[in-house]
Amino acid sequence: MALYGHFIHRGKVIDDGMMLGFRAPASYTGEDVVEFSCHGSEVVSGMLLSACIECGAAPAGPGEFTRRAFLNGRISLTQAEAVMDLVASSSRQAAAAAESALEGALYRKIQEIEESLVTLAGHLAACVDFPEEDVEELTAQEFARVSRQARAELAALVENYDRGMVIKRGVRAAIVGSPNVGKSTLFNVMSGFERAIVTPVAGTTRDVVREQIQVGGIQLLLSDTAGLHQTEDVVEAEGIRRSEAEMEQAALLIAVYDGSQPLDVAGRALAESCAGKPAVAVINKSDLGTMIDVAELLPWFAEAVVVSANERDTAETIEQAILRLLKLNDMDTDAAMLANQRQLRAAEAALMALDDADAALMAGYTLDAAGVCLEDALSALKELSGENVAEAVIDEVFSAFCVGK
Ligand SMILES: Nc1nc2c(ncn2[C@@H]2O[C@H](COP(=O)(O)OP(=O)(O)O)[C@@H](O)[C@H]2O)c(=O)[nH]1
Ligand SMILES: [Mg+2]
Repeated sequence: MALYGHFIHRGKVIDDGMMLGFRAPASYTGEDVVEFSCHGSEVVSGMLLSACIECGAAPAGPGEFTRRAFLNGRISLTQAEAVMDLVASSSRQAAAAAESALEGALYRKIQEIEESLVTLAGHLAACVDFPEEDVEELTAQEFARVSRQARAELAALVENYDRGMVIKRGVRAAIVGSPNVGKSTLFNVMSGFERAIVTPVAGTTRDVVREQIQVGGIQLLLSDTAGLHQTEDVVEAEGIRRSEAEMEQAALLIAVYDGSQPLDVAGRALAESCAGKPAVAVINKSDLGTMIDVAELLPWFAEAVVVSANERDTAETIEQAILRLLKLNDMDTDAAMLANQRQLRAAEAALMALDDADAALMAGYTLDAAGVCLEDALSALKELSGENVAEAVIDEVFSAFCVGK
């Protein structure tokens, strides 16, 4: 119901505006709710707020609305966490993943696993507690079959956590390489504007230059660094020290080569320092000829591309290589995903308890012993979904919210 009228307090008109009324349980929190809409100046909204507080209202704490929605059973804890992620999302994919969690993708997945385990625990209890009744015998094989299925689902969630975090938080990527290979030029091409200084003089870039860009709906925190080489110049040496620190911290390396020159000692050393890390080799300056073959670098890099900085599709070529490397080109943001450390820990605890159950069965213990592990797994899952979670954990979850969300 929406009403138009005047806000009057102590006989004085504050403003005119709208009131929206929501009758329980059909509101966000599940309680009776009214929303006032007034004209947007801070003075007017401040007066209206003061009037409400004088009449007995209390200001909402961080996440209070969502917390009430959770406590009233409107949403699960994983959905509440998704609300926060959606508000904080910094890329299209992050927003899509949060939206899907809000729609309950993770919650449903956890429910599914939980239900299969509850059925199993029920069957087990019936066999143990009422052996004289006509209950179908639960075999170790059947127990193992159900618990393996649940383990596989949980293991997939845990394995995908890192990729989910990439979507949520973005990736720190550093452009590295020898002087003058075109690092700053490519940095500018990827940023879409002339952010870093480009000159034919080696040693132009000294400080680390950063820019946030979006690649395939993912946020990339891209940095351009000073060229790596031996130098007597103290300022440049400091720049190189910073480049190396940046390389350490980056989750993704973009190693640039001047492809018009053969692979030299410095280039080989760079390749070796990239080995085993997520790194893309970019062989630049193809307009001046190609003396470095992709195959030469593939022993060290999972992805290598040949480009010329001035060509139209260069940014696209590098971005596609990055998405392939991070395995994000086939990422399904609608799938259930764990969204934070709390959820990850609970999923891992459930997984471990099921592993224990399996180990107990393998070691020839009774189904009873495996049943104890099963209960542990169930309680970890209930913690994940928030069905059975300590007050302190709830406090922690909502303390990270903004006020009034
Ligand atoms: N021909 C050609 N020149 C390039 C290309 N990329 C960069 N350069 C030039 O190489 C020089 C060094 O580039 P810069 O981006 O400053 O290299 P950095 O030291 O690695 O950051 C500049 O004169 C650029 O214009 C390319 O693809 N082709
Ligand atoms: Mg540079």
